[in-house]
Amino acid sequence: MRDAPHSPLSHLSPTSPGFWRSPLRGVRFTSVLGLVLLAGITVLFVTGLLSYAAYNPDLSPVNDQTPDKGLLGFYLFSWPTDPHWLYRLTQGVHVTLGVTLIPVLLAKLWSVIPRLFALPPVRSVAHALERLSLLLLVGGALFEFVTGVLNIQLDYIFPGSFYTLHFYGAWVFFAAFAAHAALKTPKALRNLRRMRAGEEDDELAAPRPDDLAAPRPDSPTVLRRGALRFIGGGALLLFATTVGRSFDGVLRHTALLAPHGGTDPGSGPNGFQINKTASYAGIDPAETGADTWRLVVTGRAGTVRLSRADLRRLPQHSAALPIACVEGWSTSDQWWRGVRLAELAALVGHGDDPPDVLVESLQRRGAFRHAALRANQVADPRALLALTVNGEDLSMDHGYPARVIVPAAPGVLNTKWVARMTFGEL
Ligand code: HEM
Ligand SMILES: Nc1nc2c(c(=O)[nH]1)N[C@H]1C(S)=C(S)[C@@H](COP(=O)(O)O)O[C@H]1N2
Ligand SMILES: [Mo]
Repeated sequence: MRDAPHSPLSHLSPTSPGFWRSPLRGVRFTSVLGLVLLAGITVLFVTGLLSYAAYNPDLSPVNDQTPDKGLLGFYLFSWPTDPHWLYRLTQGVHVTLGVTLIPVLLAKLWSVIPRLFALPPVRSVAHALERLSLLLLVGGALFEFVTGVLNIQLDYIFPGSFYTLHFYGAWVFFAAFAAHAALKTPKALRNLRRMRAGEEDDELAAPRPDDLAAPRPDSPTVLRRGALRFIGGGALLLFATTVGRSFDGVLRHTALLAPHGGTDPGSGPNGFQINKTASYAGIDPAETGADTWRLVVTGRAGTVRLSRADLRRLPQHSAALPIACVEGWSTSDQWWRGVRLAELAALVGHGDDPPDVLVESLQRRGAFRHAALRANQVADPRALLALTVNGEDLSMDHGYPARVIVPAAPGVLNTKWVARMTFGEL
């Protein structure tokens, strides 16, 4: 029955169903992959939106300049400070799960390729809309995965614009995804129920139309179950080589896909992951000396200038908190010690009810040289202007002479090499 390898039929164009020969394709194969993505991408969308909320985008343009976030940011809320590992968890899940799902996404797209070429391209208005939503769905998914991966693998490939693109892309994608899921979930569930009912073998089951199956399949070289195991194995491999980014010690060495292996943090109290080094950020050590560096704190009662020795004379408090980067990596809790942000607010006339604060670094260029913190973050007794970590002065790379550390906040808000803090009037 089957055509010889070089018969004219094997040169059909991709728009013809006969062109696609893999016997793996079929509704059930696509359904399994689709349901995994439905669950996984829903988690990606929710954790992504949480990540956006976490850096206080509605507080000040220094945190976020996304135009029209008013509309898309309708859901924003003040990010809590409890539990202190909150962002470590949500963003670790976002990035680790995103990387893990890559093989599933690719396999799912592969499984429906014949459909993308189907002719006629448009049969009716309804069909045109369905195809448009599919275009947004496929394009949107690829776009989100590509921009997501680029952001963690290559620093600032789209300077300043990556997360805006990823944020808009998420909404475009999710609109199409929601429509697609609503249309297809009943069918996918029906297919899986059939599968569980024991109709394991296509040949034995009563014939029913499977519009994803190849009409003239090649002879199989792997079983469908084998293919699913292969895809799952790929996903597991990616997971195993990524998840270590959220831990330290031996586990971090398993994170072979970790992009930030470049800077060896060394050992000792300051020996934990460094994002941008002092020299990368252009920090001049001369500006951090005991005679040169002053912290300028401003509030409604005026301005005070504090040397590092002045800061050390203020009440010192400790907090065990992680660094959790938007790129998904994090450290375990480090033991920070310094002055409470609320205490600094009190010094400049906000003793009763600390307001928002704008924190600015010695750093002159770069997206993270300043950040705005919300009142609830300033008020938390564990939110510190840290002077030491793990019992030793901060290293230059971790933000000497002083850095912010806030419970549950994304790394971007933990400004290093702090020079100025302005309370209120954001
Ligand atoms: C359909 C899949 C995805 C959706 C709907 C989604 C959605 C989002 C959203 C809404 C944000 C917050 C806004 C922003 O910061 O841009 C975000 C942040 C982020 N996502 Fe995704 N994402 C998806 C897939 C991925 C993947 C596959 C990766 C990486 C493997 C990834 C990595 C990131 C990173 C690193 C951030 C932080 C960006 C930053 O704030 O600088 N995302 N995601
Ligand atoms: N001034 C300044 N502060 C900064 C940054 C920066 O580039 N410049 N990077 C931020 C980011 S993105 C993270 S994840 C943390 C990393 O802190 P660490 O290098 O001490 O681990 O610092 C934050 N503070
Ligand atoms: Mo970060």
